[in-house]
Amino acid sequence: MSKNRRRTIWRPSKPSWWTPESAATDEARYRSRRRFMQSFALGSAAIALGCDCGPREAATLRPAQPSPPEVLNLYPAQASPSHRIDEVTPENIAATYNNFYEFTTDKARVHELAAGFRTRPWQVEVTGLVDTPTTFDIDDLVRRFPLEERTYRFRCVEAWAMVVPWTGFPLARLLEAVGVQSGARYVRMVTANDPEQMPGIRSQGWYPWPYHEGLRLDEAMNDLTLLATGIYGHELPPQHGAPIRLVVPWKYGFKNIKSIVKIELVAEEPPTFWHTLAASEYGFYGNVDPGTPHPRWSQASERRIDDGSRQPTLVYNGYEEQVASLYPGGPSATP
Ligand SMILES: Nc1nc2c(c(=O)[nH]1)N[C@H]1C(S)=C(S)[C@@H](COP(=O)(O)O)O[C@H]1N2
Ligand SMILES: [Mo]
Repeated sequence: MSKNRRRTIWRPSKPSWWTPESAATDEARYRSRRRFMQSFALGSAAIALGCDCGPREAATLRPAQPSPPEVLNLYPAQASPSHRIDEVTPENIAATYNNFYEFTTDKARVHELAAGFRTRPWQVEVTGLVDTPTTFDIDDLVRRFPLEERTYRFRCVEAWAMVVPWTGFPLARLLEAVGVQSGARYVRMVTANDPEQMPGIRSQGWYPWPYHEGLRLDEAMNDLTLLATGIYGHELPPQHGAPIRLVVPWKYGFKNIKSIVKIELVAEEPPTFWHTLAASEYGFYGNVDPGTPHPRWSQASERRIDDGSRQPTLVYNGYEEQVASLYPGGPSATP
């Protein structure tokens, strides 16, 4: 535990309001362990190993609102044979260890605080440098673009990792449908901003809400880039970013923006939430790179959240073949 405590006082130059992601991590793990110990008297071995693999309270695994039957019938979608991985993280582990700061920085509690989040009706505005600016209702979107299931590795910059089956469609299909204009070079995405439903927005007013992220257009058009509406063969539950979130598996988790309400094609590199907060820690690109340490987390290895095992980090999180050509200077060079 002393190692964790040391991490929480890292970077004293930050303003007093600053909560490093690592402190939130530690707090979340501390709380989940404490609860666990209270109910199950956890042995000390698991704590020493930093293992989050013990039994957990059951998470809400479905969105709060019922969806129309024709939407529910789209799940489970056909699994894509080219995106199969065997060692999938158990659903309840992934669903109780989340980053979604709009609700709380405590990973173990996001699922509780987000459980009632209203995800219907929901609209996604696609706008900016496109031929046909369009506002899609979520139910029309999932019926219009064929859903498929893809199992991807997922890697947070805090050095934890998991393997999850997403359901969704390539972002490229949506961009093709609205027609990308020649001046567009980046895609900007924005999360819902509803302080009434999102207690983390109310209690952490200093963050630059709404959460916003971006991709270069060629990254957005890459076949790996998904808009996910489902996970584990059913619709996304709120804690995973219902009803629609981005999945870019070769990038750190913070690029994978949740609960998207707006997608805008723009000419210039857009500011992003974490880059605005700490430019030296979170680049615009955020490509997984074992060779470039983050100031607070060596990226050389990663910890799987299911069994606590450590494994070496893979360049581009294992997707080098699909994306290396996008980055002539390597994963961490600024183009
Ligand atoms: N809107 C929004 N999107 C977000 C975040 C967030 O706090 N708010 N956290 C990011 C980070 S840091 C990670 S690691 C992933 C976590 O996704 P998961 O909870 O589905 O595993 O969501 C990303 N998307
Ligand atoms: Mo993350």
